[in-house]
Amino acid sequence: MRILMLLLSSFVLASKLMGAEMPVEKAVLTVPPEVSPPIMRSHAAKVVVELEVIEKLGKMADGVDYVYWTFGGTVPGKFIRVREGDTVEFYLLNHPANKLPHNIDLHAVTGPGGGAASTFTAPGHKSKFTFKAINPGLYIYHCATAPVGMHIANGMYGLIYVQPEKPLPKVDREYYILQSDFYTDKPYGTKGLSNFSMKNAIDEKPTYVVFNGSVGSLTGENALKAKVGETVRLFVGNGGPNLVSSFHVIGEIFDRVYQEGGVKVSQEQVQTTLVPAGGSAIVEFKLDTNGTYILVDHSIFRTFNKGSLGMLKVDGEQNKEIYSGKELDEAYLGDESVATTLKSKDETKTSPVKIERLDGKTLYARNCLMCHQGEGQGLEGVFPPLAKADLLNKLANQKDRTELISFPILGKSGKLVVNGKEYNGVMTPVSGLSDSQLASVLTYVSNTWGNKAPSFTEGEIAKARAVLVKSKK
Ligand code: HEC
Ligand SMILES: [Cu+2]
Repeated sequence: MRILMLLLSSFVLASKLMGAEMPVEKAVLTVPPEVSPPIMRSHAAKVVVELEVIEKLGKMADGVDYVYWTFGGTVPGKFIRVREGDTVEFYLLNHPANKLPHNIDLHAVTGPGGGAASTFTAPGHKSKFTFKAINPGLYIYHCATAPVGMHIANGMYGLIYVQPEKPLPKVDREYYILQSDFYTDKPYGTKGLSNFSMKNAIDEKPTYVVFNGSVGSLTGENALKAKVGETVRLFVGNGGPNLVSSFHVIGEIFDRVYQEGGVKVSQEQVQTTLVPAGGSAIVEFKLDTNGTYILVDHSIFRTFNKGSLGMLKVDGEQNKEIYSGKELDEAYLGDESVATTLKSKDETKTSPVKIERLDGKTLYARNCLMCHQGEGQGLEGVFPPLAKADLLNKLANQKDRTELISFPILGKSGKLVVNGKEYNGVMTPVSGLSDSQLASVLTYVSNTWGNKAPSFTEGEIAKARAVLVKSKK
């Protein structure tokens, strides 16, 4: 729909350029994660690009404000597509309400500074320069006004795609994703306005590492969408300013990678591709079965603690031949001789070897502690507490406790408030717990650290599980 409107708003007109017919058209710029539509013409044209710099307040994360410097009002900046051989007439507009001069260095430009010196523009002014797009590929553009690092760190980057004369094969969907790192004067998730920290930027200690400018820009409602059987192409950029990205989609394999945004398929069957700061990659894959696929920087602490997590929701039929879903869940007692070695010598002497049922405390330690922490205290802004937690106590003392039981079974994401503090994280489903184990761990957490609630039984869990499985279908 959005693409359609943009198409309609674009116009094509003919003009005479130095005697020769040279069609002129206005480039279709799109807002991430949309990609400008493929260019269908088979000849060069003169393409007019107008990009406006806007300094504006935006949301870095839930409740966290940040003053972004943008190309076109979004971070990353608008997607630009031209065709190999096109002559690009580039206008950089600096909105009069802005406070600073800016310019643009397009990596697609052959010529000093990539256009930077020619586009240096004060607030309330516009500049123009022209370049010929002689090199096809996917390129980063960014501001290069001093201090360069600071302009980039505040969001001034985007992607320009110079479509090769022989375009890439048709796909069903194209998306625009760009990773970047932000350096703030306050810790991750601190409510209110966060400001740029030059010290943290120089130390290369980012507070936020995100896709498309903010935490959650590609999750929940904002998730990318596709259907089983479709082929997806991702135009991936990395604005930096500092980090390189180990781009990975959990549960998918890239059928083809145009490494570093070049024009050749450089590798097939790739799990993780490196996207350098100030660089790009194009990846393609076909969707064989349904589900939610998670986009990450596989430098994984960034993903779970600093924001570089996105989602691709794929509708359609499950292909059981390719992915069965869970097929078995039963007790496993292991090798008894190994179990005994974990016990002290005295213990093995005095007590005959018997396999204990894991108690709630042990199950908690193995399945929940890494996030909710040793004493259920959680981690401020990241993992909500379970100790003396109002939400847990409320849900555990309701008559119908399906909602609470759903958290470990289905996972939980989206906004929630625990003890007056907001969280907006992702709890992944806790796999491998039987009904009796789940009953045991939920009984434990809802009756420890000052919590109080009736015990959970295997039967209650089984019933809830049946309801949840049904509602998911
Ligand atoms: C990978 C980290 C992770 C693991 C492992 C994990 N959780 Fe969570 N949990 C979270 C996050 C993050 C949230 C908040 C989700 C949101 O913001 O929507 C959450 C929310 C909850 C909540 C509701 C909020 C509250 O504090 O009352 C409960 C209850 C809960 N988890 C229980 C468990 C139990 C029990 C286990 C182990 C069986 C577990 N979690 C394992 C990350 C985790
Ligand atoms: Cu700038």
